[in-house]
Amino acid sequence: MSIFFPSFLNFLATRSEMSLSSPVFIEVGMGMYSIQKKPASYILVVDDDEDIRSLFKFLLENEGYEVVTAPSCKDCFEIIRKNKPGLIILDILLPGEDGIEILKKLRGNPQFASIPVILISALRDTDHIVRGLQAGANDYVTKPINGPILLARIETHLKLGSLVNRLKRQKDILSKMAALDELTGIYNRRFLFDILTSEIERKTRYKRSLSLLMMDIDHFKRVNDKHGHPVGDKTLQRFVDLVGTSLRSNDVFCRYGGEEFCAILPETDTTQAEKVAKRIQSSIEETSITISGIQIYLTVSIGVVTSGPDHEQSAWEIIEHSDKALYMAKRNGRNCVEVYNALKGK
Ligand code: GH3
Ligand code: MG
Ligand code: MG
Repeated sequence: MSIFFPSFLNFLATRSEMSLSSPVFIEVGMGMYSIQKKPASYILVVDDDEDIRSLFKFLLENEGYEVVTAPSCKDCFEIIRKNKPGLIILDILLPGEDGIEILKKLRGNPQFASIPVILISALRDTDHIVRGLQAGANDYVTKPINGPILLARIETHLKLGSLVNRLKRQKDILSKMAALDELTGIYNRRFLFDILTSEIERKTRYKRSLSLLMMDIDHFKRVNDKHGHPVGDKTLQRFVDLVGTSLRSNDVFCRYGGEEFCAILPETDTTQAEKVAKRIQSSIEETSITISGIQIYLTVSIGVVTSGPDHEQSAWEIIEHSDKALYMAKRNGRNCVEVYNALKGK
């Protein structure tokens, strides 16, 4: 079920820095290549001159880098697609295609746009250097190659590249965390509107039904009043676990606020949605929650709304209608399920 993101701590812990330690050289030639070992990350050298490729091989392997070489752009794209390099050293003058054109293609592809690229060329004129840098090269090195300077530049760009990757990962983590409810770990209200809006678009495009359940724990204030807020918090967490067992992997479970929760059920008509809601309602009623030896019995009221293949409700309208159905469930004595009736408007 997609209610939880993977543990963020695990996520962070399993991310390692770029590994470019054990030397591996893989020669590529005549449009054919074979990779004996697929390194976690490596330097790709693209140059049509075999001597230059051998020189780079010697120089970089001597420094402990893993190296893959390619004589042409055709080969280089096949290699990049199979295994993303940590850095590319790219000759400008290549048979068939200009190195700068390869660079532009890389920069235009989000998957490869952040790979550091060092352009290598015998062309020393300002125009070429400016063109290369403007096309997105991280650096431009002219032939004949000065080994120590090139190595220092490679090291700098690998460090920068690894920093950029780390920042991107942290940005991803932050945006995921911004979508989660701190107490329960399920999605929060802000995310609900975003995902509901895109699910509505999807169901309209594919002419499907979508249902939404709005749940409110009955008399929850009494749990806090009787056992205190910390027990109330744990009760909310257990409630979420219990409801989660009744949902499918593509249902989206959110905390709407306080002791109110919401589940988006894609591709689900009213009959199916009502069944799910009743299953949740009876599982909550039948399960006692034990927290620090205290037994707590909950019930929940649930409002169900369905947006059929030809319905055109907005996210706001769907939520408003589910709220009306929930209100009816409360009025009808709580611990029950009510379905929103579009014709009666309640
Ligand atoms: P009803 O059946 O009408 O829904 O009654 P209720 O008591 O559940 O509703 P009411 O709106 O009167 O009270 C909601 C309670 O939920 C009061 C509030 O303190 C509690 N609550 C909301 N958020 C949290 C939370 O994060 N932790 C805890 N422990 N309690 C919360
Ligand atoms: Mg409430
Ligand atoms: Mg309540």
